[in-house]
Amino acid sequence: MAQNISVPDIGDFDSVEIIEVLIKVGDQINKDDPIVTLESDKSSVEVPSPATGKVSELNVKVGDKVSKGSLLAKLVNDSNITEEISQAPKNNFESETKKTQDENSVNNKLVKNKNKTVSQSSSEDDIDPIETREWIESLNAVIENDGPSRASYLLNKVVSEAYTAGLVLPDTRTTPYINTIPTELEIKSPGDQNIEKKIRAYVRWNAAAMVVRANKISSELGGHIGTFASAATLYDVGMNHFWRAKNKDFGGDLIYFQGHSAPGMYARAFLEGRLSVNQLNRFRQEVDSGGLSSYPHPWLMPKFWQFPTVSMGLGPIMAIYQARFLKYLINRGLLKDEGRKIWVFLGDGETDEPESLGAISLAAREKLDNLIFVINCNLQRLDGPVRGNGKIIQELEGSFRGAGWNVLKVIWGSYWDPLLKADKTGLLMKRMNEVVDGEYQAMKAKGGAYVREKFFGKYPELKELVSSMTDNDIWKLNRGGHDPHKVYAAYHAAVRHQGSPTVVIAKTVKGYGMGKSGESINTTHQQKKLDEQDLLYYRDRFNVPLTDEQVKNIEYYRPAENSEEIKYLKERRKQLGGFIPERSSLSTPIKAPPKDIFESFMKSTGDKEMSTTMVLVRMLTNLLRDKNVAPRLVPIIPDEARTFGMEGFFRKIGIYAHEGQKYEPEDSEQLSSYKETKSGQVLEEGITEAGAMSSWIAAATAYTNHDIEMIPVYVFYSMFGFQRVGDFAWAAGDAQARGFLIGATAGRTTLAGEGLQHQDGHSHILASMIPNCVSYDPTFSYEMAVIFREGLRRMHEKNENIFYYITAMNENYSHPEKPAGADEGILKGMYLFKEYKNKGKIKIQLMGSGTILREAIEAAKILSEEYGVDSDIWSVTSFNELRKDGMEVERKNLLNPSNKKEKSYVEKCLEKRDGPVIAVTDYVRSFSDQIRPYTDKPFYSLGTDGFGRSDTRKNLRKFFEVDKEHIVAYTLSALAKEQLLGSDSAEKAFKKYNINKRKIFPTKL
Ligand SMILES: Cc1ncc(C[n+]2csc(CCOP(=O)(O)OP(=O)(O)O)c2C)c(N)n1
Ligand SMILES: [Mg+2]
Repeated sequence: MAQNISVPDIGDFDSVEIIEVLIKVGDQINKDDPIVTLESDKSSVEVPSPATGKVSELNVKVGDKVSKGSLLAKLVNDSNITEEISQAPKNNFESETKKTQDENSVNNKLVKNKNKTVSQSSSEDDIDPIETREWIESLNAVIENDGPSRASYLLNKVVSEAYTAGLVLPDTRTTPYINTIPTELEIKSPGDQNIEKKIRAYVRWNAAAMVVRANKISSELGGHIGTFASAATLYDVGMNHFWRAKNKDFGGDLIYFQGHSAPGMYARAFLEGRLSVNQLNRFRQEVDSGGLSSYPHPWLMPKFWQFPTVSMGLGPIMAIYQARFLKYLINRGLLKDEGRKIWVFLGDGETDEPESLGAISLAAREKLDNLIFVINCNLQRLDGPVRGNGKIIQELEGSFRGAGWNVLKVIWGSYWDPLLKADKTGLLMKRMNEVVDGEYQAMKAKGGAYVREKFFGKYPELKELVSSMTDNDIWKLNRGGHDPHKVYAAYHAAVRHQGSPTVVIAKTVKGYGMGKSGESINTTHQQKKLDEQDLLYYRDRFNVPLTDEQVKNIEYYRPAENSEEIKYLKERRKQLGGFIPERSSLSTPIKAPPKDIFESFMKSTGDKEMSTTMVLVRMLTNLLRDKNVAPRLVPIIPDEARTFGMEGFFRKIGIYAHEGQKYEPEDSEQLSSYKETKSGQVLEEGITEAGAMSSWIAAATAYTNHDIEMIPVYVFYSMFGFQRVGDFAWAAGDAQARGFLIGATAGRTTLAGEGLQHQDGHSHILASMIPNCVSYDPTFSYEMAVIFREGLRRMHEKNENIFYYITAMNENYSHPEKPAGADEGILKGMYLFKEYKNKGKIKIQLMGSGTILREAIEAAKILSEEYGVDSDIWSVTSFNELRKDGMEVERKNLLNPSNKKEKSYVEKCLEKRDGPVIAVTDYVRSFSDQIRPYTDKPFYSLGTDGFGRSDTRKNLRKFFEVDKEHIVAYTLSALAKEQLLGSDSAEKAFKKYNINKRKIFPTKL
């Protein structure tokens, strides 16, 4: 039976053009195969087939204009089942709404009743309603007889009791200042505590020794001892028992190490035999290869570090999106679910960074039970206490519980257990609750007698509780984060928890074991030099088997290969699949798509006007038809798909949603309906550039973290790109990200009405600062296509560790055909777009990029026709790439004064051409000024320095003096300066174009 394929609801558009017909008569097509591509003035969208069948009739051709209901084709199919694009069940939806309202009003009544007296509701999960009633009656009696405040007191007491017994009550923000897991429920570590203690001692020693040795070489080198000293147990328990490495059978857990604890990881790798004494001796001395990075930097240690974390706050948020991306890969069927975990270590001070906690609600919403945060609460940051007057652990607990995380507090070590048990008055817990962090810190700096006096001394009962303990015993009362038993129990619970992410909040002592030189004192963070006495103390504190002489020489300690410690340590890692951290990639390259995917972009668009943003979206649509590329594309958008005309992707490839879609979207009838699905491909991030960038980084490094090459394309307002998330972009460079960043609506005057905070005239400058970022500012569709194709080839087929920043504009104009042989120049950064050879007396080299190239092209025409000035017009696709080439060639020439001078690409392009250079862009002048040194021609640049403002494009270009009139007038003036022309032409042009010479320079306006 035959079925009509008609244009479905395409939103607000009427009479839109068909730009592609993707079927022909006789084709056998499947449901959802694209039939035609429609394009409005701002977006393009494919129309999918509503059914499977054979095309019997084709009723449209390219160029036709269609509206909703227009017949596109006919299909014959075998079955009678015809599937229409879904109709929104408006009536159903309304009745649903009504039902919900009714339910709500019932609930309201219940609430009102509840307010009168305490309700005696019974429910299915109430196994003993009589007992329930008794409890409620008791409560009512207290309210009646003793008043509400007494009732609240009793309830709080009951709740505290419940927590002490290990009950987890979901709706309270904080719990008492004790461990979440009660002693009776702690799972015991199967490890040999004796050996593990020794291993930990050696790691501690070697980490400190490495830093101290480096600072003997030069105090310039720096380093940190205190951070790792506080976190050693937190890492050690993970290394010995929990963290599974990547190997041929398993994808591996991913660990984000806290930046300043890097020495500890080197020290362990040394015991494992992975790093040598020579390497440890080269801590922070990386200039000659073989040194060790100060912090985790994959760029500098590409076989070791996986995640750059030292810029505080980036690690936690990148890890959250990493965990989310891992679920995305699994839900899209690209990766097996192996129960891999992402562990993230961060400092308590670090949690002040907005990025650290900024995405914790997303982690809970996405049910990221593959994510475990470990916050090392040593109560100190760099200058002093994190919360001297408060309690960072409680504050964090409140934030994480409020966001929906599973919170495991590890506050007190085992030595406290008997005291807590013996305390029948509840005063110990009360005291624990009331002491603020500033005091807790001071207590660990000042010794046992001080603790007895200040902590226990407040209440006679507590003083009595510790009366039989010596000061030394009191001093030994340890904190949870230094107790391997407590840490093991927490990790054990964390890895088994399901349905939400877990945070382990561990209390530790900054500079643990450093004694007077740096334990729990405000200056601990920067302590990097230990004198002889300090070192001897440190050795004794941890029983490191070194002689005094060896300590004085700051020798490392590594027991013999066949010692029980080394055997144990290696065996543990063998059991857990290998060493950590370690960076590798087993991904296979993606074959670059055939040229024909890009072919249509190389042709002229004729009269048809479109923006480069539309070009890009069309190109992505085409790429989704390539079987190799399509599944690997990860379009990422922070709530701007409609701005960029990308809403067609919603329905076509779906928006990733781990729970699918639980509602009928309002626009379900439309072609670009908001379709959320578990296997969705688009990452629609909402309004979070930091989050979107973190997703991009996760996808851009999937080749190493998940052994699968992905092609992330993150499209954003260029103004909210590098300047908003520049530090992430830098981290992406360090992490060797591969993917596309698209700065859309770029250029100071191209995005007209949005004003100062939206108009970007400098993102390319920021991009140019990242060594492995390759950036372009294309004007025409073929430039965009050549650049994008090469990006795919270099990054994803040839696996170069670079990433692309490409600006795209929202100004519609027609695009010419690609000039023959332009490819090489497009990629190198400039090519000759057009030559004017009229009268030929005076010549200029006119350069432009982005949409402003079009003003230059117009200016060239005026100059030629009205002033007899000829131009060579250069389309400069990348001043940044030209600069890189220029710098490198210049350096080579300086290094080889006796050799023949090599020429930069700019020089090669310009050497046989005459006249001064006039360079004009929609960016600050320093963008084009970058290539000044590489030509001996006079060089004049025009640009958009200053704050943007809202107005029309025309007025803005006039304001910033980059419109064709200013280009003409300034060019004539430059020619006068160069004595190639009299000044009267310029003066005439200034008059003709009403250019106000008294107007203040735009940077001052
Ligand atoms: C974005 C950023 N700002 C500042 C610093 C400098 N800095 C390094 S460590 C540190 C203090 C860290 O305190 P905390 O997070 O509590 O870690 P701890 O060493 O106490 O474990 C600071 C401010 C940084 N590395 N990154
Ligand atoms: Mg700290």
